[in-house]
Amino acid sequence: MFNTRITKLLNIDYPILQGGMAWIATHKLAAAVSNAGGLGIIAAGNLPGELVREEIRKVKELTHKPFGVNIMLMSPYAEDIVGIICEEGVPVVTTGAGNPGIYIPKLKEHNIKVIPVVPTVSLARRVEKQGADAIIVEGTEAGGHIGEITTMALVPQVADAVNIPIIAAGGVADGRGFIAALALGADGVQMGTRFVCASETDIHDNYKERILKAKDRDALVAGRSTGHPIRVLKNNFTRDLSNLEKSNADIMELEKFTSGKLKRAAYKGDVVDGSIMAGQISGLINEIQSCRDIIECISGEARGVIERLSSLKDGDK
Ligand code: TUI
Repeated sequence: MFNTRITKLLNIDYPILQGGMAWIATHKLAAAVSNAGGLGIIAAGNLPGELVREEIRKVKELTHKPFGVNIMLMSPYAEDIVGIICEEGVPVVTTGAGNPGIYIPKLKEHNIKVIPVVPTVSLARRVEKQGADAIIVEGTEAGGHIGEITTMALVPQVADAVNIPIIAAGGVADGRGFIAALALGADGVQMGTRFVCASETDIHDNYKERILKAKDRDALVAGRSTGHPIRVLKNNFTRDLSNLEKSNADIMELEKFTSGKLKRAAYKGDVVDGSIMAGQISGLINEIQSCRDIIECISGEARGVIERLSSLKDGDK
């Protein structure tokens, strides 16, 4: 067990959050993570509000532990979803792909803990002033939509800039990454890619298999010219998107090309022409495990890392 400001704030056993990954983080994954003592998170992604409401109700049937909902702020349904989250009594909200400032007062009025994902120090400072309870500091190693700064460089800079608790994300998938994040000033971690490979995710096996087989250089950044770069595993989708960008295709064309491609990979199992969002740490992930085993494994590894580090301090030979 690791007690930090995050376990206290969120009333959870381990300071480990599961990333709110569109199409992947359903009620089933979220409940499994929460039941294992971490914080499970339902991804609202681009789902209409009423479907998010159903997901929230289903997660409550599967767990009595705290859970969260991630709002993808570029969704046309973001505002509706904020309303539904307030009605349904969700304990924690994380946000991504934008500044959640306009929604924070309403969420706080409903006693909801608000934890925005930030890719820069300036946004971290801004959301702290706007009333965020904690922040997820996400480095460019992460899968999906990303910023430009690495976790290693960003987390300590944010830790020096804000007073609220910090959760490090991007490039964390084992006990070494977990302890490294704490050493950088974080109070917890969020993991996406490792939980994609949990036995409880209902996505197509092909998606998980591609992560298990991935090597260190397989997770590329695609779609820079759209203004919303994404980290995905290399395949025909990344090749064709890059060719479209080189041919100076306009934003509408690029968006049309990328639309529906994540669902295609995650549900149809089309890992050739679909978008396989995954982080740079994919190369480290070699097996499918239950959420409980993932969390317990990381906790055990973390204890081992601490012992090794203490023996360095004591000067053992
Ligand atoms: O949001 C994510 N990861 C995502 S969202 C997503 S759906 C999507 N698909 C295609 C293109 C774009 C989105 C897939 N993966 N992670 C959290 C995250 N948030 N990463 C980066 C940011 C972010 C970026 C800019 C947060 C705030 C921000 O603020 C800009 C501003 O308005 O100040």
